[in-house]
Amino acid sequence: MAGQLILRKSDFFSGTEQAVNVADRYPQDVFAEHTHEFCELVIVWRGNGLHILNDRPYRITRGDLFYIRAEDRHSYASVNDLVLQNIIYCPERLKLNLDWKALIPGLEDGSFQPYWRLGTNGMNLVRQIITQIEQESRKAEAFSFCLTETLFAQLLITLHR
Ligand code: RM4
Ligand code: NI
Repeated sequence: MAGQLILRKSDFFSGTEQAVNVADRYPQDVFAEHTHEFCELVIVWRGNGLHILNDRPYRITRGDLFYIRAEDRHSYASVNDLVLQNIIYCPERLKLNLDWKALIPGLEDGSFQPYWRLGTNGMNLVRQIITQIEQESRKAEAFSFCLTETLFAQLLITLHR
């Protein structure tokens, strides 16, 4: 599509090695249609809004979870006190020897379900892990990237269950 907005890795990750980062949207404002050079996992914490993913509208609210591939087009067309977090990641930068394709819906070609709904229990579990990812991803200590990646795997496994 002409004039399509593409969000760049260099604007959302520190350096060329960081594989996982968290982008808080407190709040998420109305945001134009875009694709990315990275993938993202969106978790809605509060409020509601209209999320359009590849031309399909979703009314979103607390507990909603989306697996967005880099090439997916999406926008936030209307928002009402919408609060969410994007766990953004570059699959090609992941180093741990895990079956990431089995853990990340959409990473493998073929059809998949991008939209999920978390209950209160699931939200509490993942909130703790995401807080740890946020803290660890800001550090520049030995094995920070590795630990961040491990926490990301923990998040994906928790969601997978
Ligand atoms: C934006 C919006 C987009 C996301 C970026 C990182 O505010 O949430 O969907 O790709 O942040
Ligand atoms: Ni996006």
